[in-house]
Amino acid sequence: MHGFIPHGHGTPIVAQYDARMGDIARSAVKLAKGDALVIVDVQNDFLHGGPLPVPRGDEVIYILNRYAARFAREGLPVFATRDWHPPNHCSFLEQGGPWPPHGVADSEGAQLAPALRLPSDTVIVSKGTDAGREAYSGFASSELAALLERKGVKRLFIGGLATDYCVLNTVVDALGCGFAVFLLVDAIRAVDVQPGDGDQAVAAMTSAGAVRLRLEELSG
Ligand code: VGL
Ligand code: ZN
Repeated sequence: MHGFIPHGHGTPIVAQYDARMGDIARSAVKLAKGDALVIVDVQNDFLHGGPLPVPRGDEVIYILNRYAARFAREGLPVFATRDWHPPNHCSFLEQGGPWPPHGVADSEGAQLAPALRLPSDTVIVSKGTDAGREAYSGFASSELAALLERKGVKRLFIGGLATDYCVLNTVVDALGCGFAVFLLVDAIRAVDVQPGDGDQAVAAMTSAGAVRLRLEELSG
């Protein structure tokens, strides 16, 4: 009997087919005017060999390079945030904060990763510049929202480091400012101080309204 699929054993063909249909539906994201890429804190200090290395953090670089190339090709703006702390920042252990010193303004460690290939007109946004104030979110520097609005940006594509701190806070603030947010799930990595922190952060971002996206789901 041709075309007969037995129930109860063998491969659940119908379920597989449905899963593929879902992937096809999600692949319809096409870059357009009003879109911007926001790369969060891909700085030497958060990479392999730095004082606050994000596990597998270096892996985001090559994929962010591919996103950045796509945005540049479409003539769409690219933003890169960076921790730019004074040497006595309140988040540092010596000041009673949770972190070893990192992202100290003008230091080598605070530079964006040299392997990150950004368009020459990438807008760099520094944050955490006040000694007494933590600033995980790129929107803690109020200039980011103003710059985005000035360029007519409506949808943000956000990736970088770290999923459970600066990416989380940047995404939540972006949604709060009224931007649509695609979370670049292939271009984020977590600190995971507690195992599962990164997964929890992704769940929090999606329940706040962010839509998960992978590079292969961009069309065109
Ligand atoms: C970050 C910890 C401290 C981050 C910044 O970029 O996620 N994490 N400062
Ligand atoms: Zn910091």
